[in-house]
Amino acid sequence: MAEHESLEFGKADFVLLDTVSMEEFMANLKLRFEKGRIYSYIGEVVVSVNPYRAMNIYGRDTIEQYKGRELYERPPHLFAIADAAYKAMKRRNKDTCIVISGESGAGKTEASKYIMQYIAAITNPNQRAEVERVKNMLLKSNCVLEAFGNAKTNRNDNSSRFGKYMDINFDFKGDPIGGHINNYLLEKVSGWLGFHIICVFHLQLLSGAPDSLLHSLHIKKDPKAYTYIKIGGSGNTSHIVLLHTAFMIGFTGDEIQTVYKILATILHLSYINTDHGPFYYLNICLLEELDLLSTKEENVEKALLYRTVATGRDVIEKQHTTQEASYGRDALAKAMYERLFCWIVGRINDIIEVKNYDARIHGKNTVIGVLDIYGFEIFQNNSFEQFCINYCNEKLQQLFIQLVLKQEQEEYQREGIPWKHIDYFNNQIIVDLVEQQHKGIFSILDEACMNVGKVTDEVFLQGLDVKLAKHAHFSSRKLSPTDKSLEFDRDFRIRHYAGDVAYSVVGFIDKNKDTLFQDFKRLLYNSSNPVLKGMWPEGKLRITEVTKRPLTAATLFKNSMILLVENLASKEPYYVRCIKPNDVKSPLLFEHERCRHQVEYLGLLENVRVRRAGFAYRQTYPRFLQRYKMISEFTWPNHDLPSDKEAVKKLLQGCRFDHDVAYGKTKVFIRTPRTLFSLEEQRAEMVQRIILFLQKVWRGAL
Ligand code: AOV
Ligand code: MG
Repeated sequence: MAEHESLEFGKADFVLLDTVSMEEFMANLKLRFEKGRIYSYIGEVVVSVNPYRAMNIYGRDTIEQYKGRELYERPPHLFAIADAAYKAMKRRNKDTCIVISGESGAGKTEASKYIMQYIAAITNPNQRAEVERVKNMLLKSNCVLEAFGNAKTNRNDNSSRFGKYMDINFDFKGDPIGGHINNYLLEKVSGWLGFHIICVFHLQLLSGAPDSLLHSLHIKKDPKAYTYIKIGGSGNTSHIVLLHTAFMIGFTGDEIQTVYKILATILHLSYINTDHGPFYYLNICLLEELDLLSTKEENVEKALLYRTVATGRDVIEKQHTTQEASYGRDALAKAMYERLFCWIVGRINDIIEVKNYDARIHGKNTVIGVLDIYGFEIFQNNSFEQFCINYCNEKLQQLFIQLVLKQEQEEYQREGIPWKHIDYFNNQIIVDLVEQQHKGIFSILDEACMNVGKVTDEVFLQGLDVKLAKHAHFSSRKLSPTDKSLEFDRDFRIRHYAGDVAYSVVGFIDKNKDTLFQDFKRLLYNSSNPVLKGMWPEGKLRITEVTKRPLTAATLFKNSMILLVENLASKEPYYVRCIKPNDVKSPLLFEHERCRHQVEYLGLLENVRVRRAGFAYRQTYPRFLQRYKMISEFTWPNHDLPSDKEAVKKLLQGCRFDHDVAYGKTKVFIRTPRTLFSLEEQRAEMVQRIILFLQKVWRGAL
């Protein structure tokens, strides 16, 4: 319960509300937002409201105020939760993770950056050079990833189009010694070339780059030439300077050159005109430009115009139709970008991984994971990517429910603590709707993709209609013809925990199969540029050797989400729940209904209820005694009571903490952190006294 804050700012912890109701919750949230208090707590969960303005609360002085303090000693802040995760990791030797959730534009990525900054600032008090180097790399790697993985969308000018989970490894001193990044689904929808790097790269090339560089990359000065970038992202040319220095964390000159060449190629691909039919759209000049990839010219032309197919024992070359050719061209550009991104993540991981063999094998090596993923989103037109993103958010909500609401209540019941069950909406039903074997949407999609012959998005939709007709969270035009929210025949709708979303099935099949003509893979594998070649290992296979069907995008995504959730669940979690106050990026506007909706679907009210009824700390009786027995004459050095439970009771009664605790079957439960804090203080005092006493005895004995 945060102190040092006057009540004029409202209640710092929602647990302290007089009554728990939506009205009170909202009134408090609004008051705090208007007073510039963007952070609040629900126990140990941070609730954050995007301020949409620069706040003077992240400086060195603020960091000092939070360093090593307990959560409830200072006003709510991200730094406090970062410190709590850090302390748990250091003191109790636990792997921890910080899960940041909230919808698109709510402030997740900003929060993750402040958390990283905080951890970097409070570690390495001895200024060890190696640790400083690691910290610098961890922070800079972020800059590279953001340039390549973020883009401007309707909802957020700097929207993460990939999910990022970053582990930071610490040595026994609690200093960072390395890290690892997992990335999840890089978006490839049309308009994807709004990625900052593409825009920045292009701008930079057109405005600032020396002619020699332009020349070497064969870039034209006419921006209209490049159709992919007309959608436009944000960013300015100063970014590329930052990026260039960020690359210096360990990318070689050749690697950086290759990155630029790939970006230039992607721009060029957008310049290929397919309007005049397959024969005309390649001009000689372009072919020359495409030698950026260090492949032989005629091969590029061939890969764009023909497809090699194996019919029985024969291998023939089949010419693309115009449509196929332009599909192939787009698929190539997108795949190159995706491979590039994954390669960058891989290289960063090589660079930041824990290098010191001793530390890795023998030393105590604990981690703090930080998850910053794309938030729940609803666009005008929602496709496969939104479907995956929103499924991911369902999974994270389910984890929150499991850890914060469900397990908590189950434990009280198990321990026989009097408990009135608190109702909450369990979204497991929606998670199942998407991921269940055979019956779930992903399975139905995969099945449709397996069909030989006529595989269309409509076939997929028919499959959904048949198999999910009765599902309470699914509907489509066919199933509910009068539903106004389903504008098109090819839409289906999911009732997500965070709201209804209508998805268009158009493109689901293609995106799920994610096919790239083999010819492109072979083309790039055969590049004489080793960096590029390395990105396309499967190009090694000859046409007759390609037999296995690759896993679909949906299956890959589902598997990666299941692993992610398992990983998070194995760590001690800390939560940041971000709220977006309005849709117009205004620092002043608190749109009541919009915020209420988020509070509702994030389950924050239930969170308060469980927390209020619940206990901040719990420990088994023997372990509790082990730690605190020295503070009571009844238990030190050993007790003669019939059980450890009785001994703990006696101890706590003696300290007059009895009112704040409950005794379960195997564990003692303490309601407020303050009680635990006093126990810790008393223990520290006693330990000191015992040491002095022993020293005296020792000296006397000498
Ligand atoms: P997101 O990560 O949650 O969206 P961001 O962290 O990118 O959202 O935040 C969006 C914008 O809100 C930022 O670019 C800032 O302008 C502003 N903002 C957020 N937090 C703060 C803060 N603490 N102080 C000042 N401004 C802030 V997405 O990646 O789209 O799901 O997918
Ligand atoms: Mg983000």
